[in-house]
Amino acid sequence: MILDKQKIDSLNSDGLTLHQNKIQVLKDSIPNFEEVISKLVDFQIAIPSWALGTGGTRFGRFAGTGEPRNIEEKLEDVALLNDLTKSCNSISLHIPWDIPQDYDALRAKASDLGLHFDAVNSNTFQDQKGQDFSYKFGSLHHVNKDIRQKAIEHNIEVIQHGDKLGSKALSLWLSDGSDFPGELNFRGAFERTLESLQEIYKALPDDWKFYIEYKCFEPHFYSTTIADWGQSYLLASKLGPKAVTLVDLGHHLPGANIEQIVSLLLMEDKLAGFHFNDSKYSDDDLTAGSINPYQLFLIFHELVEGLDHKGKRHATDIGWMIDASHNVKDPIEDLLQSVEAIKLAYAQALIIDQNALTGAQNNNKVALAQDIIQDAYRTDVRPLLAEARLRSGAALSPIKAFNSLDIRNELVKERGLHSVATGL
Ligand code: AOS
Ligand code: ZN
Ligand code: ZN
Ligand code: ZN
Repeated sequence: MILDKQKIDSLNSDGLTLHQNKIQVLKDSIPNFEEVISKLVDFQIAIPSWALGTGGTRFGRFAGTGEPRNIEEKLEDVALLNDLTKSCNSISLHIPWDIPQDYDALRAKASDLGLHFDAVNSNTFQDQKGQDFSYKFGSLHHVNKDIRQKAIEHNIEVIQHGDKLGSKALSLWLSDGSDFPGELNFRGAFERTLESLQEIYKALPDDWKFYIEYKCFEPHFYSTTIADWGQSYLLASKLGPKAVTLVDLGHHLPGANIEQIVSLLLMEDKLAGFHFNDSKYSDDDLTAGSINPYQLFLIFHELVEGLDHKGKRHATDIGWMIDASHNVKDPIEDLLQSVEAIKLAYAQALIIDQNALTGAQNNNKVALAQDIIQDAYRTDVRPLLAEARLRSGAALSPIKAFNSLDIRNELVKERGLHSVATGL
């Protein structure tokens, strides 16, 4: 399904007067208004291929309707999201859930749709059909060299898939860990993991990055071999400059100060980027900003301050990805909400009066410092996002447009009621 630009324009003209009233107030009060808008226009978030179908829990999955049946249809869904928002012009593929057949055709289709391929994800957390060995006791950290070798080769294959599609990063989430005290020698597991990662690192093209995700627990419940940012950072440091630490917001112990982690990784040039999502308990993979939008804002505050301090570009020097999955929402509506929440947090961070904040910090004006950042957080910046969308030809209100254009039913007509996304 290709979105009719005229239909978006006509929906936009219905909402225009109200929008213009709202934006005027912000124009008058934000000194760097134009700069904020152009940064919002530039800011793009990669969509994970696995979030385009309904996810599930370990207890079951309640299928949605009209889900994409193959990579091509996943690209089409990302194009829909991008036409509605002009904020997500890339897809992050997952191997082997997405196995490209004809690379040239796929690249051409993506570029026709105005999309490109973001980081590619490997998978050694499941056994695949017909596999004659098992990752039950781990992959890159496995005590058996042959199994480690299989996991290394898989990651190298993923790099090759990505290279043919124009990706520039391998994203690795290692599920290896242990469930019971005594099961695993931690030092041995770390050393074997490092050795395996070194083999993969050697296969990276010169202009690639190697994103190393960490997670405190799950699927294993006693230890995870890359459990926290310190362990990921240690591996990334030993590997070399292409290796960097990926922060998935849901992968921390409760109460962790994620914004401080982000600030220090950025300081060390070791921040790969993000898997954005939200959670109440642990790795809930809920819609970004649905539970704790203030935390998301505080993270963006550190990002904006840290990237500016380093003279880095916000839009391109960090990997911005969503990692979400659940049972109950329409995946497209859900992703629209995540994109909106991420950009709201970014916009709020962009309007912080940084000079005033530095002044307050240097004079230990604690209440003033809090007021400065909360002033930004409590500003309704939704019209800024709408303005950025309007200027880039997207929808003023993406979710409203999704519903008024009856997009899901159109997809059901094309794909059927019971279509299932590959890999899920
Ligand atoms: C798993 O918990 C990690 O968040 C992964 O990044 C991601 O969910 C997975 O690679 C998708 O399969
Ligand atoms: Zn993740
Ligand atoms: Zn997560
Ligand atoms: Zn996760």
